[in-house]
Amino acid sequence: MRFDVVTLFPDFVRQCAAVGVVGRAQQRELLQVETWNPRDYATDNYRTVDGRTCGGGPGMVMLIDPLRAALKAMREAAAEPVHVIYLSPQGARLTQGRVEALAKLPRIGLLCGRYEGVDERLLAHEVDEELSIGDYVLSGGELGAAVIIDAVGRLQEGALNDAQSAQQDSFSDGLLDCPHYAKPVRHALGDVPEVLLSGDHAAIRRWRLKQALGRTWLRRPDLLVQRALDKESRALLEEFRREYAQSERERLANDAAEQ
Ligand code: 4HQ
Repeated sequence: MRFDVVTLFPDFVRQCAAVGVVGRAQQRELLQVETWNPRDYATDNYRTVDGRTCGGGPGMVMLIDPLRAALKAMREAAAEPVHVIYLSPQGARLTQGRVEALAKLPRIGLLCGRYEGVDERLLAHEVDEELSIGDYVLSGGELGAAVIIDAVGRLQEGALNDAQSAQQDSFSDGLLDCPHYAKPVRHALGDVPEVLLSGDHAAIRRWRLKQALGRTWLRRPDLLVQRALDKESRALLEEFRREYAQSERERLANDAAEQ
């Protein structure tokens, strides 16, 4: 798959996509990241890409024409149609579900705004989808583009090795991830849970699922509301809750005893 990023900061986006799993996917030619700088498509002597907002007030807006020319060049360099995404807080929140759907597309264009954003008329004519990476304000769309390249890029066939398998990820089944441990088994900071050393793969799978369910219930109950649990998961979560309630009672009793 190929990403085409329209940005005033091409080096920044390229560097974000050059490291780790996604960087390796590019080296293996599973993934291509190209950049298009609207400044290269400005036509005046100053290579102007922004203008004052109509209606007054502070801040600048990215001009239609340099962006349109950059997008035109980008589309003309593509054999397939390009699905163009604009990054902004006004977009739909990016989810793993959306990431998985995007991973199936052959080409994605990522339009990065700076300043107050992009002239609305360009968005209406050139953009297929508006996405937000979260409810906070960034100084530009580049980090959002890098997030999409990373989350989508790592799902390309061959990008992850078995140990990193996307199947086991947090969110791949709509739950938070279970805790992870490595050696040493005994440590001043605590011991590795016994079941993980048992070699009983069925028991380990159940423990991990139970922890994933329990943490999701504790930290992100909203994720459980959206998701129907099967019989095993309901039973494991019930166990987790019982044990959690018991440990809370013990903790409170201890705290009271120490007072
Ligand atoms: N911005 N998710 C404003 C974001 C953002 C977000 C990008 C700031 C666009 C004009 N992008 N510019 N949140 O805050 O994607």
